[in-house]
Amino acid sequence: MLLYLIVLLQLFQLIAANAATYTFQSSSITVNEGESAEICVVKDGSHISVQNLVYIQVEEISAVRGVDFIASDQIVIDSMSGQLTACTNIFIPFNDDSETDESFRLTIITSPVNVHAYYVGMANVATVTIKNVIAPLSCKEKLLLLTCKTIEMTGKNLPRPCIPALGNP
Ligand SMILES: [Ca+2]
Repeated sequence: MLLYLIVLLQLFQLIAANAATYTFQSSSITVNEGESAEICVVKDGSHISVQNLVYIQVEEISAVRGVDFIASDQIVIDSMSGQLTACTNIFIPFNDDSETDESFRLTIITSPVNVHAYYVGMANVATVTIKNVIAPLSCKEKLLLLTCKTIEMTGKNLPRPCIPALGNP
């Protein structure tokens, strides 16, 4: 019985020693609205020939899921055999709101289907920061702004369409 246990323990060690360790390529990712955030995990060099599905937990900080970023609460990266890095994209929709930077957090977690599949390294947390993008003015908007600015300089009362264009109360 004891022998069995010893053999079993050694077997576990062997399995554990053969598992790859994953970390994030970058702990801080910055992305503009309307673009995609590239999320990359890195496998330790001695396990380049190992393939795993790496699980990442996605949590809101100030950015709102489904509005500021498009991702479920758990995403999976296929870390192919023979490759050191594996990446996926999270889409960041553009919106017309003028806002401050928003962020969400990524954490590499152990596989929920097989906890022995891989190790989670020290650098297993990354923050994605979303930069607000100001929409460029269309030709019509530029023309309206120019007209309104001209009227404003003459000191005349501004016509109604000029009020939102100039951003005055
Ligand atoms: Ca915005």
